[in-house]
Amino acid sequence: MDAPDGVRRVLYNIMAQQLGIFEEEVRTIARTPHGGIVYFPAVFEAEEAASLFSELLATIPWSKEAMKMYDKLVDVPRLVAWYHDRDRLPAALDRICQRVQSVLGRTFNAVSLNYYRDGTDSVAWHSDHNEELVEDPVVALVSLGAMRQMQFRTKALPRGQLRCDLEPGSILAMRGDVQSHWEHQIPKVRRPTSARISVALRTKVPGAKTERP
Ligand SMILES: O=C(O)CCC(=O)C(=O)O
Repeated sequence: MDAPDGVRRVLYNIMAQQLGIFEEEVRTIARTPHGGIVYFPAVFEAEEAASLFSELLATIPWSKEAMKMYDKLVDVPRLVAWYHDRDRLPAALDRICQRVQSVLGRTFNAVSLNYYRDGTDSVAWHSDHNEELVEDPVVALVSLGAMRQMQFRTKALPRGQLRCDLEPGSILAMRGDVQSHWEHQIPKVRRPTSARISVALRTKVPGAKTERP
């Protein structure tokens, strides 16, 4: 993550060959003063991504959540799950975590999952909370199932906007101070859209208290 683009691409392609990943272009989506957003396509090859999707769908204890909006409780428009102890990760999640660690050269100890049942499920504009994460954190998002678009907007006005199609088998990595400068969302889509699962990997400091990302 810290190497210049050219070096990183070469290293990624060597790693990709070793891991049997198809050679695809690693793309820097945005740079920030102390970090950036990088997209790694096809880290998991199509068949493997499809089988990980089916396994997670069938084995993860998905929860429905509600959130307070003004004075009302409303359903969170997706299903969710969390893991905070690496030792207890189900096999499919452990495989995903190992692969992401080897591609990004980071160690993760907190995993959260989102299950978007169809195009009406979404996540609204937000930035992640960095307080419980290690210094210079990486938040890695693995996409499985249907392709959905992630949109980014700057916190600073006038807002800059970017978008990235998150293909199955890809990793989107947000490093360093990205959360201080950018918000992101997965908007609802009108066209018929099948299910998508995202796996978010983070590195929390020892003793981090909250259960949620
Ligand atoms: O589903 C995704 O890829 C995005 C999830 C997300 O924004 C989050 O977990 O904070």
